[in-house]
Amino acid sequence: MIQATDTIRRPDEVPGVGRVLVVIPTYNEADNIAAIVGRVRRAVPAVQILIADDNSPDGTGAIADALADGDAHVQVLHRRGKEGLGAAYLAGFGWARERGYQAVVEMDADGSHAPEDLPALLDAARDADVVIGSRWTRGARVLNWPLRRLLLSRCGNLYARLALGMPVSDATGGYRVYRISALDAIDLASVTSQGYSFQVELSRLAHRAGVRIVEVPITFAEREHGDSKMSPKIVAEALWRITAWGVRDRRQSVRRGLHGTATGQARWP
Ligand SMILES: Nc1nc2c(ncn2[C@@H]2O[C@H](COP(=O)(O)OP(=O)(O)OP(=O)(O)O)[C@@H](O)[C@H]2O)c(=O)[nH]1
Ligand SMILES: [Mg+2]
Repeated sequence: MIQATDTIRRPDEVPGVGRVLVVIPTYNEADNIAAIVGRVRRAVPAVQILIADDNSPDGTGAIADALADGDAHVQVLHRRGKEGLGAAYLAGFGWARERGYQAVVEMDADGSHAPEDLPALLDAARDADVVIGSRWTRGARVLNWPLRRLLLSRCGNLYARLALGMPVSDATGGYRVYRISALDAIDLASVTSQGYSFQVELSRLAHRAGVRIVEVPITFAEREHGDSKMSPKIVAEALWRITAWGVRDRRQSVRRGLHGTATGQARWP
């Protein structure tokens, strides 16, 4: 585990990982953002936080600014308008890379991803390039999700695993640590997903690039405040994209006459 003494020695670095930026994308999270930022700060004081807000009509951006004014560990990226989770994360990754961070964390603002699990994810990142906080490995818990959401997640992940041949139990999960070196090894400029499929697309690219991916069990909880941005459109996007990637990967394997990983090419958007 990460020791308090390590944190004291280098206050802005996570031991064994380096400087870490937690990117929290927000769209209408006024009731959640202050609480999640406070929990992250208490859980891992060494990390920096970037709130990537898509000009939320409910004033999340102004609350984020107030949080940043009162805390040098919090910054805000104001974006023009709602462009989807994927675009907000790509902007956050670029922001981290330009400023010399060694790792980025993806975390939802709605409390589904417990900041109290972050020390375990960062601990795993000492020996990995990508850490996925998984809802579907031994030791994980999913709290207060209705049956239809449980089924959607289980079936979606089963389909992604079979279609894409990835040894990942939660390819749709959005609580992750990426080393910047891992992002450098994959072709981010080719990423086009908006919703859940963004997580699947990055899992696929990381797997194909041959970087070390590990999964850590998390306790995932249904949001208590605000509205989900999940929609049939987002589910449909994930389904058709996974199917298209699966078909493309199989065609490539057949063409090459072998099964295995292909190497990704580094291109940042
Ligand atoms: N910047 C930005 N953030 C977004 C956008 N859409 C969703 N988010 C944020 O992404 C995170 C995940 O969105 P949720 O609405 O919780 O969607 P979800 O977690 O996939 O779905 P639920 O499980 O139903 O909550 C939250 O912090 C949202 O505020 C967007 O278009 N732009
Ligand atoms: Mg959510």
